[in-house]
Amino acid sequence: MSIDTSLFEQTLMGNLPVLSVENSHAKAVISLYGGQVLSFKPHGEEQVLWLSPDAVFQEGKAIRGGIPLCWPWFGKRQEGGPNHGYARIATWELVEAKQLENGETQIVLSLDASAAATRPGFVDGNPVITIVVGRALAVTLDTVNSGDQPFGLSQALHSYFAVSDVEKIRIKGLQGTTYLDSTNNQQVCTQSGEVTIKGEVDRIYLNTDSTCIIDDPGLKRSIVVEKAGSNSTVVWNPGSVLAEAMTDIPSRDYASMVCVETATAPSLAKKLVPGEKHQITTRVFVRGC
Ligand code: TA6
Repeated sequence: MSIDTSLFEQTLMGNLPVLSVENSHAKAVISLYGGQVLSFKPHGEEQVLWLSPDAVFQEGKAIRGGIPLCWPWFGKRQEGGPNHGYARIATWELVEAKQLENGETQIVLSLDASAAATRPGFVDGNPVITIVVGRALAVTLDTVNSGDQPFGLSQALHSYFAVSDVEKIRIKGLQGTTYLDSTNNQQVCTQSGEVTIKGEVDRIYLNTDSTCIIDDPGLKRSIVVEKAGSNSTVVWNPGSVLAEAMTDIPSRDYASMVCVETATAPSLAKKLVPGEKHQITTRVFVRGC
């Protein structure tokens, strides 16, 4: 693996190092803290990802927006530890930057076991994130059990997408899918038709490998969210009441984002035995609607 430093510029957001990538297809910003893509803008298009104007760039806090990595668990861990795991609040190391044949840029980051070993809930899973910036943005999270004990893995590429108005979008691809309603004690429900959002929505769609399409008439575009290796999809928007209580989302801004997350739900956690590997990928691009 090699690092071609001509492919990015390293700067700071707050005190945190970020890589700005620009090629013939798109621009992207990637934070080493959290291994998190913060911005993706194909040339000639509007911003695809949403980053909160009040996001906090400070060690120990998760950055609100872009694609945080929930790993090695999603949500709350019964035995304690940070919500959504420690990967999004750890600093990742750049291990590769290279140009692909079609002019796309590939950035690879890893989370060294020695840097994470003292974290509550540590698993010896050697996560590696591969980010390909082109007309589409592809994010792949690899896990390998490098230890001598099995562990259960739940996770998410917790993608925040920029939309004109969350109440006017429609999300296709989940019709007929069973979901757990996290706003209502994980009640089991079935999605009828396209997903529309009014008020808080927090759902874990189970046993789905479908592509989701976010139709946004306001921005006259659709965001296509393809995925692989993932058995669940999470859809989240806090709505106005919860957003008001969150310090890192300005009051009205909840309406300008929606999360459609490529996930492995806790109830469908993947058990990895020593030496076993697992990979999830999301691939995102825009088209007219
Ligand atoms: O993915 C949806 C969710 O798990 C929601 O329950 C909501 O809490 C959200 O993630 C954000 O979590 P965070 O820990 O980033 O505030």
